[in-house]
Order: sequence, then structure tokens, then C-alpha cells
Amino acid sequence: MRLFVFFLDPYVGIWVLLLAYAMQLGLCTDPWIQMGTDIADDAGCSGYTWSGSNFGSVVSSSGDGSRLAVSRASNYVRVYEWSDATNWTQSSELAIQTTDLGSSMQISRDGTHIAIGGGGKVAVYEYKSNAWTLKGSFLQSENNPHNGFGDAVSISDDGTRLAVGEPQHGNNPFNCTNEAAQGAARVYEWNTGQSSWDKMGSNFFCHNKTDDKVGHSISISGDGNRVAVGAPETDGPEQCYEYYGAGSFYCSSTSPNRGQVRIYEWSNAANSWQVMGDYIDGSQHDGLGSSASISRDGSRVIVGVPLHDTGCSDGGTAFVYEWDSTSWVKMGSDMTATCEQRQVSNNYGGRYARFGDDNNFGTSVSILADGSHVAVGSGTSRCAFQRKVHKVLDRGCFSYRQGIRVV
Ligand SMILES: [Ca+2]
Ligand SMILES: [Ca+2]
Repeated sequence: MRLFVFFLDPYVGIWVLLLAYAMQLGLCTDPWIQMGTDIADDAGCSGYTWSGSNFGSVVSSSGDGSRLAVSRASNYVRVYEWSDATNWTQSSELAIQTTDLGSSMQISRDGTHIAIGGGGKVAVYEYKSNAWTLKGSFLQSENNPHNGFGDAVSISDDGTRLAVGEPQHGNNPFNCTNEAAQGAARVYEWNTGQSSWDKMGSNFFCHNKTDDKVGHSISISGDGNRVAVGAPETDGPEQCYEYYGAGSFYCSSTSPNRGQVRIYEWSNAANSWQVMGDYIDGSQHDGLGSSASISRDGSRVIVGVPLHDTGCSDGGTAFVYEWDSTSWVKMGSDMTATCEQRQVSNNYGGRYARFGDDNNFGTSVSILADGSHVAVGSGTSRCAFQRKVHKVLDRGCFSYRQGIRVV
């Protein structure tokens, strides 16, 4: 596993101190070694001035870690190669003929395909004859409006199956029958004969109501036969109360926005996607499924639960489940955000803040191909450090870094 560190933040010193603190406590005895020098946007970075190209807001790496795709601005992707085993070399820059792509991206395990989504579209680029070329045409939602089509994408090992989330939902929270108004998730397969992306089976949509945000996260297995679909705003069952004996009822969920992940498997016999085992549910306002990542063979899945209270409010957690041939079984203990009191100043005899509130640990997750390692990213951190904190778990050893991605 390799770690890429992007010091996009000018306050590097804080992070060095924080890392030193973590190391001092013996939290990590196997430090990460940075590969090469930092990769920065030459046009966007100048000293402590950053013009805001959003360089590196999404990154993805091939399975062997030798090829790296980095988003830049709203319609560029740069590709870097670990070609001489000493540093990264930019090999190409894709200028995508539409804007607002790049909110999601994944490079295939074999490094030959890059799926890029956002702004209601998805494009897949394939590397052949020493150039990246658009594979087929831009994919768009059959729904109008597009409901966030492409906000999440995932591509199989060889780039022939593509999973796309469309998580933004319509405004009718009690209508689970009108797919066009809800957002959804779906899988496409590359049709070599027709040179087109064909949809496999039906869309996944509506876990409970239309504000579920189905497809906020999506992850497809290496062979493209299993897909995990996250819907972080799925509500639990409703209870209904009668209005003053008037015969009309008010219904509300006892566990709103608890979130849910469903894992589907493709059945050739039925020519459709079948749900595997039970749904994975959070508890109220947990946001389970804000992120999800499935292992290469589809036997393990990590789900992010960034709004789970872990001693700190919305500290966040992540769960790993394993398929035991009939159901998803939780593996090991929960991984949670660090939650502790820290002194933040000496004023008035010392001020303390609880570090870990709103950490949103689990905003992003990634599982290694063989399921043996996971990486968990946080969203924001309050109190002492008003910036992002990422936490890596690797065989029980963890460290803090800024802007990390693990492959
Ligand atoms: Ca909801
Ligand atoms: Ca919470």
C-alpha cells in the first residue's frame, strides 16, 4: 500500500507537529514513506498562495500504484506515472469537453481506464496507442433533471463495467414509485460490438423514500459482479399517529437518515441484480453509506458512518463487513474518530476543546483489493484544528496526515 501526501495547506507546520505528536505517543511504529516529491499544480500554487484550481480534490491510483490520476479545475485530469522509481512524471493531461466533471473519479485497477463523473455526466477514457481517448460517448441520466448523475463512479478492474450514482433526489419524500424524481444508481457494461455502454439490469433506487440519496456512494468489485450502493439519508421504519381521532394520520420515522448500504450481485441466470443478504443499516442520523468500498473479490465491504456519535458529536466511524456465503458479518471492532480533550490555549488558566466533534470520520473510505487494509478519511475537524484531518488505519497502527489518499 502506498500513501500520497498532498500538502495543499500552507500551515504545514501544524501537521508536522501533529504527526510528531502521534509518533511520540507511539501510535504508529511503521511510518509512511512519501513517494517522490509533492505533486502540485504548477499553475495554481505559488508559495502560500493558491489560486484554487482544486488540484487533487479527487485522486485515484491503479492497482499497483504506478499510475495516478489527479483532478484539476473543473474539467481536467492529469495522469502521473511512477516511471523511474524515483519520482512522479506527468504523462498526460485530459481536457474533458464538458465542465464540472471531476467530483468523482476512479482509475481501473489495470490502469487502462479512467471514469470521471460530475455535473450530470460521466466519461470513461481509455489508454491505447499511447493516448487517452473517450470510450464511447458521454453518459447522461435518462432522468431530467439529472439528479447528480455521476456524483459517484466506480469502474471494474479492466474498465468494462461502470457503476454510477445519481444521489440527488426530488422533493416528494413519500413517493417511492417515480424513479425519475429520485436519483438512483446503475451499472453499465461495455458493448464491444456496438462500441457503447449498455445498462445492466434495472436501476437501483429508493431504499425507503425518495430522500434516501441512493448512489451517494458506489463501489464495484474487480470483476464487476458485485456492487455496493450507499444511501446515507435512508430513514428507518415509520410510525403513524392519528390526528385527534380524525381518521388522518401523521407518519414519521423513528430513525431518520440512519443510512443504508445494499450490496447487489449480478445473476446471469436471472439477468438482473440480486440483493445479497440483509441491508446494512445505521442508527438515526448516522449517515451510514456516505461512503462505501468493496474489495476486489466482493467479499468485504467498508462503510463510512460519518455522523455517528462516538463520544464526540458526529465524530464518525467505519464498519467492515465480510460475506459468509449467506449474510454480511461485521468484522472486528468499530474504527472511530479520535475524541479527546486538548488544551488549546493558556489564556484564563488554560482553555480546552474537545477534539473530535464534527470530525466526520468515515466521510471517505477505501479498502485494499484483498480486503486486508482500509483507509478512512474524515471530513472536517472542529475545536483546535479548523481543517481536515485524515486518519489511516493499517494493521492497528494509525497516523494523521493532511490530504492523504491510500491505494
Ligand atoms: Ca431521509
Ligand atoms: Ca450524530
